[in-house]
Amino acid sequence: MTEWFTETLHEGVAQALTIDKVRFRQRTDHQDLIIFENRVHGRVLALDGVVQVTTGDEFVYHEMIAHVPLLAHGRARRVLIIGGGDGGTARRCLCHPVDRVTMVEIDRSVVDLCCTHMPEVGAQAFDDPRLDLVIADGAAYVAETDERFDVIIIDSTDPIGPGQVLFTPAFYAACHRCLTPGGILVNQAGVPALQGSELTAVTRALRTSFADVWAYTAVVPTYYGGIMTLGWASDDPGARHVDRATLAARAEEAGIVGRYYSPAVHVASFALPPWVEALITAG
Ligand code: AG3
Repeated sequence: MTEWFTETLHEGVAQALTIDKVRFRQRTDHQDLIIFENRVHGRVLALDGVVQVTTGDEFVYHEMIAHVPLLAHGRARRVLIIGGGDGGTARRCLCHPVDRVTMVEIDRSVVDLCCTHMPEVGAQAFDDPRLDLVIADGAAYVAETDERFDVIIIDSTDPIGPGQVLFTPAFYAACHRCLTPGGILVNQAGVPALQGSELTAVTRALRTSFADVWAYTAVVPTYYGGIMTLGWASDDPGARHVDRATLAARAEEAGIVGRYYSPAVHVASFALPPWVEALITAG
């Protein structure tokens, strides 16, 4: 009998994956966690019934959430990641000439379990002396810290459950306070075909603190529903218009070679279909 994992994140549709082998299953203090093998997508981590990362397509999301803001910025030395317990985002940030990557993850067990069951996602990131891993509530961290960052990456769950606070105007204001001038914030803003009102809400909330708010796209097969949007916020409108040749020069200098990311994909990812653009300007 085949056991199925059924994700019911969205109303009216569901994504189902065969559970070919359970690697780990537990209810932690913060969330309900399962890691299993699927013949198509590799190892899958789901939190509260929602797919968070798979070894098969993690490169799409992680390359786009890290390389796009870092190469657009061009001289980021200090990066803050909120969430990102699997280490995939940290690993991509550490490919750049950064001094320090601070990662604030609320759930230590996510870090430990990913290191054990999907070590290739974070790879050497957790051993890198430039990584500062803080186990804490990300919202409390940005509200209190005296540190300043050039790029903030919010690698969170969807706006349900413990991640909810990471989608509020108060949280974005606190992030803005922690950014250096010309700093960039990016976040995961859902799949607009199924989470359109979330995208509108995220961009509206970001606009209360940032002069330039936009979104860029990536296609992550296991984030069911078509193109996904990553939210973009900065006070420097030029940051999302860096040209392909400049990006290519920066990528080459840093030795960044992506499987999904390329300077051409970077530039193209800011082109939004009109119906998506309407969602982000609706606020
Ligand atoms: N961060 C994005 C989770 C998105 C889940 N949404 C969905 N399945 N539609 C996950 C953490 C990866 N480092």
